[in-house]
Amino acid sequence: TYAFWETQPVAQFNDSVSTSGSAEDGPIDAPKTVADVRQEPYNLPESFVWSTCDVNDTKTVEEVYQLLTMNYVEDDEAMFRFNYSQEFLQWALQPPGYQANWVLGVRVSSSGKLVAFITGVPATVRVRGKEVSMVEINFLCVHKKLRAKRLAPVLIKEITRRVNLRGIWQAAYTAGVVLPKPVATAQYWHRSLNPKKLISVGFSRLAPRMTLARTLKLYKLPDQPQTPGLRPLTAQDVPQVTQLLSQYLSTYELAPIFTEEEVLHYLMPVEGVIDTHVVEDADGKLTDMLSFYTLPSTIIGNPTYKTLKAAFMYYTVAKATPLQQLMTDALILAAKKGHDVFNALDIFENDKILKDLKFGIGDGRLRYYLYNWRVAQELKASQIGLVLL
Ligand code: YNC
Ligand code: MG
Repeated sequence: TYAFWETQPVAQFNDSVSTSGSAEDGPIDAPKTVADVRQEPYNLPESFVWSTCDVNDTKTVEEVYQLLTMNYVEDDEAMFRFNYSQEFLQWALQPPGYQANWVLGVRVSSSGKLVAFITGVPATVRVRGKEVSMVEINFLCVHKKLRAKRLAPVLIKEITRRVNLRGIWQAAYTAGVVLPKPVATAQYWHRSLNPKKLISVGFSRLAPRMTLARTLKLYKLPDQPQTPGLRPLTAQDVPQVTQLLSQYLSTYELAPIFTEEEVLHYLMPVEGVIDTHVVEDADGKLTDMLSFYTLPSTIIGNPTYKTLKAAFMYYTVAKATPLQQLMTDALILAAKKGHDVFNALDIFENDKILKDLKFGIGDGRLRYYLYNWRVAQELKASQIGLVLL
């Protein structure tokens, strides 16, 4: 049972289309107005206070970075923990239309120490043909010493209240855990770029009957990308790329709708954060694009290596170039930048190419969720066109 989630406007495991009488997609809660929203923040346990976190402030972003670096998402065996950089957090949390008070922290009143966090950013998302104004919720984190004290539900209720005050009633989020009730389940796949290090830190194992030398040869990539006309995205490309991407994303059942401003924000290269390349043909037309973001993980308790450098597939559109070739170039670019591994979900059309590109299936599943939005039918991973950071 889910003591908290059963009280929330989310699809429940026992929901059945036949008994609920509402086979239609749409909101779960009765419609509300901003005037109906509670004005006072939710109460925290005594000795804690709410704190809006300004990630442009060097001291604050350092505090957020430290909280997440020590307490955010780990794999099941607690070998690796996500290590989002400060630059990444500044990028991810300040897209067009961002609201300062949706970057929400909890501090210890006496010391000021930051001990919990949750964030929202605005987004327009199309779900099974309906365009919905939403927030994307991310970076929910409670300090390890304060776990299992029901602080997470308070954070979720407070961010919901702050979002509702801006007239937004829906949210999208992803998590590794199973909650009521996934709209889709995706699987992570991993492509070794630096097999020697990956084996040494226990991220991967030498396959049976394989030597290290043969493994290195198996994963070896060309030094340079292979597609003619491939180059980094520039600001001038944004109108064309917005078109290219929008047209592509319109073929998915769950996908963002990006404005040009959002494309500029989310796709313009930022060193060590986001890399986007486009393919320009002889007529100066952009035919394809690829992108990946940089999210290292701390290798917990390894004496030799401190961090695992991972690239994560972001938005890629293969129109004139075969997807497999475009993704190979993404692997090459990521390897050139010093990444150890390239991660991708089996969303988009990825299931067609991951095996051929020598990705191996991971043990991490990622569930997609919607808040206050019912879908009459669960989606397959291949119907998902949304990447949350
Ligand atoms: C989770 N990941 O089931 P029940 S993903 C949502 N997302 O509730 P307590 C979660 N809910 O079962 P702890 C969750 N994990 O009683 C647990 N829960 O109904 C639920 N980990 O709370 C859980 N970050 O405070 C239970 O648990 C209740 O102290 C228990 O805190 C949980 O960012 C957590 O994995 C995750 O830092 C903060 O374990 C903590 O364990 C932690 O007693 C490591 O909580 C880091 C980690 C999660 C990454 C993410 C997406 C979050 C989505 C939140 C939901 C948003 C809803 C939409 C709001 C806006 C609506 C509008 C409009
Ligand atoms: Mg807690």
